[in-house]
Amino acid sequence: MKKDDIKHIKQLLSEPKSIVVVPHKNPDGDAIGSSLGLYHYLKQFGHKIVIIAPNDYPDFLKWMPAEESVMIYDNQTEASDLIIDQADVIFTLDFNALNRIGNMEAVVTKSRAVKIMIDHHQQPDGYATYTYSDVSMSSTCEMVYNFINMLEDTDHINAEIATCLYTGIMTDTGSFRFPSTTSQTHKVIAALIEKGANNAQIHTNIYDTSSYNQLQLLGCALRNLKVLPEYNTAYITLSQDELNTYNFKKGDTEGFVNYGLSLKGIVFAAIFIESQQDQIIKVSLRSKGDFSVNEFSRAHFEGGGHINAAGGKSDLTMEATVEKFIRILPTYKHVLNL
Ligand SMILES: [Mn+2]
Repeated sequence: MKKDDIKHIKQLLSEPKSIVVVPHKNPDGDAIGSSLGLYHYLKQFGHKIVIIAPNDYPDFLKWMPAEESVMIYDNQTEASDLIIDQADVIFTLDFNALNRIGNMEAVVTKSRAVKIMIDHHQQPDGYATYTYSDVSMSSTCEMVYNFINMLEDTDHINAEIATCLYTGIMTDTGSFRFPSTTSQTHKVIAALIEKGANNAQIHTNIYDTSSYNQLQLLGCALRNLKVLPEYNTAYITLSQDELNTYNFKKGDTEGFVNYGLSLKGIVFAAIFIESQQDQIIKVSLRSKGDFSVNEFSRAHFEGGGHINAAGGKSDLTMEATVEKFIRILPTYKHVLNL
């Protein structure tokens, strides 16, 4: 972020403002963690500040401080529209194109508020007044820490902020194991622990929350796992019937796609999950090394994300989706066989 931008933002926030913080649709740990981290930071300066998430998110995120204050746009549309309409400043966190916020897209697009984007996804759109975009960053939470640091205000980082930011860095880095985890990431993590983040407790809150049904669903997913050794690729399918059998709830399949990548030699993993409600197959993609699932998803599954983690969707049946996936792979044989 440019020095001038920081100066302007400092000035902008020097008086109490009406601020809305918006994470992306289907918010994850980084989206909610960064939103709440920023919320606890800004709250100290007398701003009126509301987080509005496009839709609901999994229970394993519902313990972070002040989480209960997050408004859900799809459930509280009218009240949210009013707040967005009257906002002076809108922070958009952990996404970079307004089509990533579902039904909020129109009202946020229309708003004349100053928009500030903080995000680490590829190819940002140009909608924001101030854009802090860095695709080399581990997480938006690490960037919110940097943002506060650029405002020369790390003294204002309290235990609440530290807890929320730690959570998002942890979830977006697969607990500090993805290549995006730098020495700088660890320095930020160290600072957050010093500020009061309870790392062991946060790990427990996020990861040790499985239900019996969820583990049974994981068992089902692992039985469905298929390997295509000629492409160093593995994929999992889960049909709506299978989800129903194990009483699927939002978030239950979080992390399942990574099991494909845990196989020795596999560099590309996919999971295809049927959603009868949305009439689509949800696609989640992971890779190791230089194979860009962001580009793969943009080209074939109407999605995108990062080089090593991306999402997408298919309007075909499950069978046809998997067939399409397998049909595409030979095109990428050279990059998948490095
Ligand atoms: Mn993120």
